[in-house]
Amino acid sequence: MLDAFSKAVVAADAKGGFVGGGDLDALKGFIADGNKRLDAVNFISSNASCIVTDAVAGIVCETPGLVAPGGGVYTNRKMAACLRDGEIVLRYVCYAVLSGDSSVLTDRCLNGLKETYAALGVPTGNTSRAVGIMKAAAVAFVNNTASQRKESVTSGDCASLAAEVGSYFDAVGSAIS
Ligand SMILES: CCC1=C(C)/C(=C/C2=NC(=C\c3[nH]c(/C=C4\NC(=O)[C@H](C)[C@H]4CC)c(C)c3CCC(=O)O)/C(CCC(=O)O)=C2C)NC1=O
Repeated sequence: MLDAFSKAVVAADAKGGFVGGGDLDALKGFIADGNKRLDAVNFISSNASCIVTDAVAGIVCETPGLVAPGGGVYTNRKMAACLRDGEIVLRYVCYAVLSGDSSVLTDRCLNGLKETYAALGVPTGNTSRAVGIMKAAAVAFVNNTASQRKESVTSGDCASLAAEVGSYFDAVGSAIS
């Protein structure tokens, strides 16, 4: 598991070079935007259950067959597993946002998930859709545009952070499809 700093060290070591120039500029940016990053993690994690349940409710509305006999979340056990998976994904995305690096998400959450889902018959199209809804919600929290849940925070440009957050959700979608 890496973070923005250890990633720079590993990359420099692989090339046998110093950490300098552009690498240090990137890390300066990481530090300068640190408070934005911490606020983003806080806004997402403090709204986690809202984000997850909204996404799962969304896929059930769009695909009512999911709750019919034989459907992906038919029975309380499967619904609970689905909600838990949404929470797991969101938690690992938050770890990635905090560390500024996706390796924790890739190594500890996504590694082998596609195969697990295939073995259990978890529908990955619906799962990707739920992840897409969580992405939209999380990005809205980062940009502080979640209409019902505005945070009082110093306003600033969070576009690149929002794009980074979005990219972690995209990585989840690609890993399982
Ligand atoms: C390391 C992190 C980690 C991940 C990522 C993880 C995922 C994970 N999800 C599972 C099951 C599951 N996942 C789902 C999820 C869904 N079904 C749907 O139709 C929806 C589309 C979707 C929710 C969005 C369901 C229903 C099951 C149970 C499947 C079954 O047992 O039939 C299982 C099988 C074991 C279990 O049921 O607990 C694992 C390992 N476990 C972990 O420890």
